[in-house]
Amino acid sequence: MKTVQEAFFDVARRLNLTTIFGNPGSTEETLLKNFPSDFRYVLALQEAPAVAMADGYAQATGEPVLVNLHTAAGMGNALGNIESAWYNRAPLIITAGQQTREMLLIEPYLTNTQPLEIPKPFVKWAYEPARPEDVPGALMRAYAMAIQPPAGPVFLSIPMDDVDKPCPQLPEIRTIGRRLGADPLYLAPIVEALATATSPVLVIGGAVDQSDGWNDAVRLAERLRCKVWAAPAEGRPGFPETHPLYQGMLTSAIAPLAHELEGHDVIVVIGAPVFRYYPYMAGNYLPAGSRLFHITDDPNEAGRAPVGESVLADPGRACAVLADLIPPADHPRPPARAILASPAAGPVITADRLYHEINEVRPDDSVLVQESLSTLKALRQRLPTSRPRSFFSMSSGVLGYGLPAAVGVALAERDKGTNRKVVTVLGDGAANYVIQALWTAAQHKLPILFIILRNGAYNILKAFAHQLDTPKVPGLDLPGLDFVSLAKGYGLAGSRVSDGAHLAAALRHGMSAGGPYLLEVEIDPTVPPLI
Ligand SMILES: Cc1ncc(C[n+]2csc(CCOP(=O)(O)OP(=O)(O)O)c2C)c(N)n1
Repeated sequence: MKTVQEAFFDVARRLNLTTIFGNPGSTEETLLKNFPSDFRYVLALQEAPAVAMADGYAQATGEPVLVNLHTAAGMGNALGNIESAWYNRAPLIITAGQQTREMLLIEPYLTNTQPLEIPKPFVKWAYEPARPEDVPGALMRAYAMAIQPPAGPVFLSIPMDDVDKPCPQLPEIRTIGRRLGADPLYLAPIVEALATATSPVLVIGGAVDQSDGWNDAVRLAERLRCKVWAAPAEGRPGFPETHPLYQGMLTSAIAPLAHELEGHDVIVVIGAPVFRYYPYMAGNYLPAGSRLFHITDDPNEAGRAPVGESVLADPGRACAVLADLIPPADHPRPPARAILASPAAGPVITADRLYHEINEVRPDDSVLVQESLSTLKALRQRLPTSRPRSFFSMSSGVLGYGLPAAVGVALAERDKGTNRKVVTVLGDGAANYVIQALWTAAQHKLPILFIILRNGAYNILKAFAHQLDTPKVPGLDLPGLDFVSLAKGYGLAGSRVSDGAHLAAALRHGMSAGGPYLLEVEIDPTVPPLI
C-alpha cells in the first residue's frame, strides 16, 4: 500500500505537475523527503517570488503548477503575489505544511492556526484534509478547481505527519474541462447589435489571450472593420498592438475612459472586467447613446460590472463565434493611429526613448514582462506586443510580481523549447520588492535581460500626489540604490548606462548575453502626468 506521500506524488505526476516552485521549511520537509527524481523543485529565496515565478510559468505555459510554501509565515509573505495570481487568473496549486496533527490542539511552534483564512479571498478553494488519506484526493480536487474558468489559485494545508500514513485508495485521475462554451443562442443579441451598429468598437482583455482567442479577435475586428482598444489595467494584451485597427490602452478612470469611447453606439468588451479603474475621476461610465455588451467567463466580473449586458462565455471562443456569424462590414476601415514620432536624442534618457531603443534591439519574438508604473502608457506604445503569450504583468496593482514572474516565464520558454528571449522592464521601486528572484535566474542561467529604470523615486506616487492634491507626502524618493552591485551579489553580470549616446550599445550588449543580465538605466526623473 502506498503512503500518503507516495500517493501525493503519484497524483501530481499523472496530472503533469512535476515542477514545484517553493521555499521549504521543516513543516514541509516530510512531504519533500526522498524527493522523486522525475520532479523538479525550483527554489525561490522567499515565498513571494515563488508564487510570482509560478504565476509567470503557469501563464506562459497555459498549465497549472504546484507551489510549496511554509506554513502561516510563508503564506503571509506570499499573499501579495497570491492576490496577483487571483487577478491574473493563474492556476496555482499552493500547498503549505501544517504542524503535526497530534499536537495541533496545544498550538505548538509553527502551527498554522487559521490555514484556510490566510489566503482568502484570493483563492478559489482552500482545504485542510479531514483525514491523512484524503490528501491525494484533495490534490486532485485542487487541480480541478484551479483550472476551471476563471482559472486561479487554490490552497491545500498538509499536516506534516500525514505523509507516512497509509493511503488505501488513490483518487481517480479525472479530466476537467477548462473552457466554457460560447453558445450562439446567448450571443445572438450581440450579433444583432454589432450587425446593425453604425460605429461598433471592441475592447479586448487578457482573457482573450488566455483562452487562445488572439487570432479570432483579429478575425472579428477585421470582419467589423472597427476600432479596437485594450482594456485598462490588464496583465496581458489580447489583441496585437501593431494591428492597424488597434487604438491603444483605455485610460483607467471613469470619465476619461467614457470620453475615449465617444461616438460608438455599440461597445463590446471581451475577456476583461468592465472596467478596472484607478484613480477615481467621476463621470458617466459610458458615453451618451452607447450600449455595452460584456463577454466574460468570470461570474464575479459579470456581477460587478456597473453597466452593460453580460454574457458568460469563453472569451476566445466567443470571438470565433461572433466572427463567423457577423456579416462583413461594407464600410472602409477607420484610419490607423498616427505613427509615433522618434523620441528626442541627447544625453538625457527619457523612459520614452528607452522603450523606443529596447524595441529597436529586442528580437521580434521576445517576451516582455513589465512592472514599470509611471510610464506604462509609453511602454505599451513604444514596445507594442504583436504575438500571443508575449507580454505579462500583474493586473492586481501589487508590486513584486514582474521580476520573479520573468524567471517563471523564462523557465517556461526553456521547457516549451521555444527559448524566446525574456526582457523585463522594472521601476527602481518595483524591482526592490522581490529582488532575490535574481538568484533563481542566475542559478538556472535563464536568458533574461532585467532593465531597471533608475529615476530615483516612486514617480507614480508623485503623480498621484499631484492628481489627488496631497502635497508633502513623505517616502517617495529612493536615493542610494545600486542595482549592478545587487545583481553581482546574486550572481548576475550587469552594467549601468546614464548617457543616451551609450544606450543602444548597452542594450545590445545586455540582449546578447547568454544568461541573465541586469542593465540599470538612469532615466529622466521628470514626473509624467497620471492621466
Ligand atoms: C506591495 C506594494 N506596496 C506598495 C505599493 C504602492 N506603490 C504603487 S506604485 C509604487 C512606486 C513604484 O515606483 P517605481 O517602480 O520606481 O516606478 P515609477 O513610478 O517610478 O515609474 C508604490 C510604492 C504597491 N502597489 N504594492
